[in-house]
Amino acid sequence: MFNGASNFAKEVDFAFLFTLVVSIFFLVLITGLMIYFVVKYNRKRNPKATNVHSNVFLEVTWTVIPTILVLIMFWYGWVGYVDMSEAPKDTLNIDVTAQMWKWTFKYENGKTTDSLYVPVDKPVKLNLHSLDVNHAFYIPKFRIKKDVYPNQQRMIWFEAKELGSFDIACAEYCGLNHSYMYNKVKVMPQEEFSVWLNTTVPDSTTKNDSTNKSTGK
Ligand SMILES: [Cu+2]
Repeated sequence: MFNGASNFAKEVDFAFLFTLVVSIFFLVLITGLMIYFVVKYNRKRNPKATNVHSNVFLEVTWTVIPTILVLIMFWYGWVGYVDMSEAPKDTLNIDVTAQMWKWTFKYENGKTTDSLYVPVDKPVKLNLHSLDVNHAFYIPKFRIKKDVYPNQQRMIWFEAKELGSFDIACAEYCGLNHSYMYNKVKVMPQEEFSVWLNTTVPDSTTKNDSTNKSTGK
């Protein structure tokens, strides 16, 4: 579960883990107390109902502690959001076009591909736009996801920290062949990436051929 491969993985995983642990703790505590009270105050042992008056200490405690916990959750979410919203200056920029039902990646030198190729340990900025409906660009292993709209330019950035090939998905149901938008991001050593980028041979490793797929039915 905690095997992210980008600069954001740690903070996203921590926010998730913190929320999960707090939620499990209170689930167990509250369920346990409920069962305890059901047994303790059951009708046979307490044939005569009594009125319970307020307890200021308890009421303040169960208001203040959850408020602090929720603010901590908000804080980690906010810090992560701010980090993701501001790309560093020296990024590699790639244009990402979403359409029914494929992604197109265009590099600064004009090269275009269906799969995404990036160098390791280098900040990459993706400029996202859609030609038709709403999509969402999602790389689970990098812990990044952003909606992509037809009428807006949006941005997402990351720094890959691990070599390899990881899933890209569209995370917004965008029509019948939504699942065709599954693809791969390939993280390469920096020198290998430069060579790849400047090779003009047509990209033979691309996975999608949407024309074949959509007419193949
Ligand atoms: Cu889509």
